[in-house]
Amino acid sequence: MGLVRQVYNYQNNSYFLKLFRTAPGPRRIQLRNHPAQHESPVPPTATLAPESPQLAATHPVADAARLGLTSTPKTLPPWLFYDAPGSRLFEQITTLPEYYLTRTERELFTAHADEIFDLVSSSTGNQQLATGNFALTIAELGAGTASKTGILLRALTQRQPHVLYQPIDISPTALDEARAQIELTIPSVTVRPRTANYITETVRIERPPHARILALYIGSSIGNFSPAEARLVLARLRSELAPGDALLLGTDLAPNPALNGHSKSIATLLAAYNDAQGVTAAFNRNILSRLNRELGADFRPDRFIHRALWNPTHSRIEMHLESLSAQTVRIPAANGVAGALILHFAPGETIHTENSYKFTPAAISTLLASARFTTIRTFTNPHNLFAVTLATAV
Ligand code: AVI
Repeated sequence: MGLVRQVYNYQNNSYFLKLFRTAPGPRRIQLRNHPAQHESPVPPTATLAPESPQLAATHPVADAARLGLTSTPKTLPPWLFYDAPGSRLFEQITTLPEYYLTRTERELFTAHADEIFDLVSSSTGNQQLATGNFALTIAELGAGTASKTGILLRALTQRQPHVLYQPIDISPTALDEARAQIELTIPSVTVRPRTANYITETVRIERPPHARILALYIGSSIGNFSPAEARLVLARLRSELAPGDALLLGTDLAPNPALNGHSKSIATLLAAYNDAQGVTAAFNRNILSRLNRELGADFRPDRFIHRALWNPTHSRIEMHLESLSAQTVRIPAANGVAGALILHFAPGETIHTENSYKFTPAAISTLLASARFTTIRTFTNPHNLFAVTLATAV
């Protein structure tokens, strides 16, 4: 006897069907379609309390926790970081002295905004198009509060009387904030926000008559996807664009010892994910507090250490939470009506919470080409900390 339940896999955004046994008594469960983030086999350490033979209600956070924490090794998807306290902690991270990413990208926008729009105009032929109000419209994936975008919008308003800005984000509150801030400070910009999950769905971008689109995907957000997922996100965006539309992509750069002092060190990179004030550690641990708040779990976040490590094989920073001791955690609401999820942690066992991929300029162009974009120019700072790449849709 068993029951079939539809389970959502947040790592690859797909549903799959799983047969659950309904025999009474504690048992081990195995979930399929969950890509492991590590290769080393670890004995399964999750059991479920007896379940009632009913369909469990599905809930995104519960599904993600169950799926990730019953995997071997244990994982949690990084989108779980961004509840209200996590989003506040991330905002704090972006202002830390060690977190060079946000600061450097802002500097690159300030230094190169005019050149970027010159290149966009010449590559899209926009100077001949500008008969209507909106010669170029800007659409931004994962805009959040759009704190850096004002630099680009301001520069564009010097070239055309009105700018239509279309921020796209899953968070309506972040979009409200973006709209209020931009409409207040740059009155010639019309903000038309769209609440949508650009990761799981193709989001329509509005194209005013005769206008070209400049899509922004900045902040190194692309780095939190696996290479295959990153391709998919860009290909989905590309399907909304026409040849001649443009994309501005922000990516963090990989350390490159061959650049003889003109590249960041691995120590600089590690410090960005392991800051002295412990904000990144709090951000990482908040994922456990969120499961406590939303699923009634009894994680003790202080019993987990924040670990950030550089994985040169995959060119990525990995964030983990390492159990300080042998411990058991109960998550009452991780399994719908089917009973609490009981997790066992060995001392030193980790939950893998995030990958943050770092690129070479060549890898950026290869990724863009795989989604039918051609690189026009990559802007970097003298120390090659971060890159902003302008590409056109082909
Ligand atoms: C959102 N994302 C680009 C950040 C990054 O650097 O990968 C998330 C982050 N994780 C730890 N610190 C910041």
